[in-house]
Amino acid sequence: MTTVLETHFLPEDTDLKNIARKVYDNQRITDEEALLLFEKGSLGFVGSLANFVRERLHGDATYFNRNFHIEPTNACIYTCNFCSYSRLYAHRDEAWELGLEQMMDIVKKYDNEPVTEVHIVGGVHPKMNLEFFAELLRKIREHRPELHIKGFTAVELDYMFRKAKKTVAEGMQYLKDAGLESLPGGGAEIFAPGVREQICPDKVDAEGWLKIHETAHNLGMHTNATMLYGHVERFEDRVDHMRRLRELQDRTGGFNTFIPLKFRNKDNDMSHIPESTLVEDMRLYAIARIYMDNFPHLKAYWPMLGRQNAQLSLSFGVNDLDGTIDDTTKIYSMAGSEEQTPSMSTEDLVILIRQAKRKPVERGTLYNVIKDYGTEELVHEQ
Ligand code: V47
Ligand code: SF4
Repeated sequence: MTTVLETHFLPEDTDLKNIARKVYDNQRITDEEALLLFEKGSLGFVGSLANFVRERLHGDATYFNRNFHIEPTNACIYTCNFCSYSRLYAHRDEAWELGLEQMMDIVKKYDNEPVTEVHIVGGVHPKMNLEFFAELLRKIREHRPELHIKGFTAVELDYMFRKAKKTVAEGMQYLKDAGLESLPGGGAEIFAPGVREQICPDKVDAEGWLKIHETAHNLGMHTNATMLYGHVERFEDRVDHMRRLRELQDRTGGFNTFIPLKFRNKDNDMSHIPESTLVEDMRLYAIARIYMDNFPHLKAYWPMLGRQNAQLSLSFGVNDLDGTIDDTTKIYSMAGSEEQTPSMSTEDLVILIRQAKRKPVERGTLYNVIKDYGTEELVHEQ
């Protein structure tokens, strides 16, 4: 028995006790054990284990980056039932589609801002093709070469590549050559086919999503992975989803961060499904941190979770917050997120992290440290 074990409380339940021992001894937990944590693990129990893992990996460091979003269109050929964003058919009058110059105007708006990343994500528009987006990447690269371009979910890429009649490897190489550096984690939802059939029947399936990320990893690119939770999925489906990601990560090591996304129920075809509770949200973050032992980072996306809940998540395994200055994304405000105008100044974010007694660190997309805030005083801090 280790020193850590002796100094930590262990529960009565033998199964839970064994899981705690494994976590303290830095051993991987099994799928069955993850399921058991979902079924039996109290918030305090999973929370303290996850916090142990988080501090072993990162201490108090809590990362954030300065990025802005470009959303080329909210028109989408797909019909995901949880989506409040797509406007191709039902609300055609509210659809937008941006041209290359309009998107470059967004980029130029940030010319004098210390942003390090642009995140491009949107619906799947039938007319916006691989060549169009390659041109956008080239223009951004030319205009601001040091800006990291993270763009396009596997759903958008799958459509672009198929339409251009390119293999995944060819399409990915083409976009990489044009300036694409990493992929966001969207579109994963829940991999299990039974759930996918109910919530997003017509877009790329689990195998397609994983193949796109594996291909990117093999080309030396880094990517993120999400999981949309808190709707019709069972605990088994969550574990299955995380297992597939953990397995791919074992093979490639290309994932940076895992981002659980809480299902929000406003204005979509799944509005009758109640949203998950805060306790369930925090349990999920904690179990993800414990199970996904080969993912370096666990991220909370505060525009969707809400500022205070994101702050709380820093004690349940999360070491990374996304959504900083003037984050203009609409996908969550349209789905009923806590944050109707999701933008926060860097100073606000630093204060929020410090209030949770953590250490704010500004990072680049690939987790290079840009500024360690240490104990530097801020003008408006109380
Ligand atoms: O795949 C759509 C989700 C995702 C709803 O990689 C919803 O750094 C909740 O993936 N309730 C796209 N979620 C956004 C995304 C993302 C966001 C921030 C950072 C990163 C990253 C990736 O948004 C979709 C879907 O899972 N979503 N509708 C909804 N009603
Ligand atoms: Fe389209 Fe994405 Fe909405 Fe699905 S979640 S309908 S792929 S914009």
